[in-house]
Amino acid sequence: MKNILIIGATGQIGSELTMKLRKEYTQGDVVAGYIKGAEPKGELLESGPSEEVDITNTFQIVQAVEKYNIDTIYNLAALLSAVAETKPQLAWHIGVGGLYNVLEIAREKKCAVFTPSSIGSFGPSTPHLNTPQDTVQRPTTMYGVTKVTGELLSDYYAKRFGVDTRSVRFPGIISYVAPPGGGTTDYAVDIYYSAVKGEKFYCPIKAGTFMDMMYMPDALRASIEIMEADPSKLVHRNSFNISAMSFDPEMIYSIIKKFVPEFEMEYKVDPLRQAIADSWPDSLDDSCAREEWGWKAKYDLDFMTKDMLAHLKVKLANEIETPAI
Ligand code: AKB
Repeated sequence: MKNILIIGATGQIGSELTMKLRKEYTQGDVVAGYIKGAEPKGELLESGPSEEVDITNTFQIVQAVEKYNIDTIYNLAALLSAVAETKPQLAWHIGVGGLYNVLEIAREKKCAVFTPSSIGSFGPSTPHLNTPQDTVQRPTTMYGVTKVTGELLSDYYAKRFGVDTRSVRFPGIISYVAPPGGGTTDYAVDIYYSAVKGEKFYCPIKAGTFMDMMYMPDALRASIEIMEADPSKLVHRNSFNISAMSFDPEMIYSIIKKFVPEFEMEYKVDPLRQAIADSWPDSLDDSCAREEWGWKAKYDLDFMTKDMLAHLKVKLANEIETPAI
């Protein structure tokens, strides 16, 4: 039995991960931690307990951990890369200050902690093709700085205090459920919405800019499998490269066009996002995750595109039939 607290449970990954954890761990409590203004709704609210847990508020974290006898914390609170660049102080406060709060509480209460890192933890001096697990990490964004700091801090707590910290470096995550907000890879979600709505897509990232991406079902599975992995087999902890597919805007556009032939795309490059994308790897080598805990992605670009388009058609048609009041 596990009692799990998800901090950031109403965000892009959190809302889906909370539901999946509730389906998989039916014996214990899976608590949706949210911040004011981002309260859980619908199925997320009704399917289990929720608590206001702001990662910058240690009192709220301790209260939730004690109330539900939490043994595992999924720390998903973060500002994504492009937003973090416009609010670097807040990004540090949440990404590093928040993580420190979580790790200190985990040390005292003996909780395991999952904190995702990102392809954003790499920078321009990192080898960009098939980026190795252990390599140069000198990011030039505040998002990346918080992610590298988070990896180091989490490894420190594991080594120094025996806190069971684990992590994966997420690529851009693509999903038809909750929209992302403020990421550099978000174009790869927005493009599907435009295609299904019959709108022209204005791409903020240049042709030829390759980034690693992953479909949400694989990302959710990775988050659970790493926490279930046999610790004696883990050489690394914070954080594992995981990979599923790497593409540029031309590749995703042409695959969508196979299914939506009238779909049009034009480039309207956003200099901030482009600079961030240019500093990130084109593709990651995830062989350590494969060897140490059996990681393997299931979705490639083709398989994901079929699934995204099918689900988005239903979702957007339902939204037209039942407009939000
Ligand atoms: C972002 O684009 O900021 C995120 C990420 C790759 O970490 N999706």
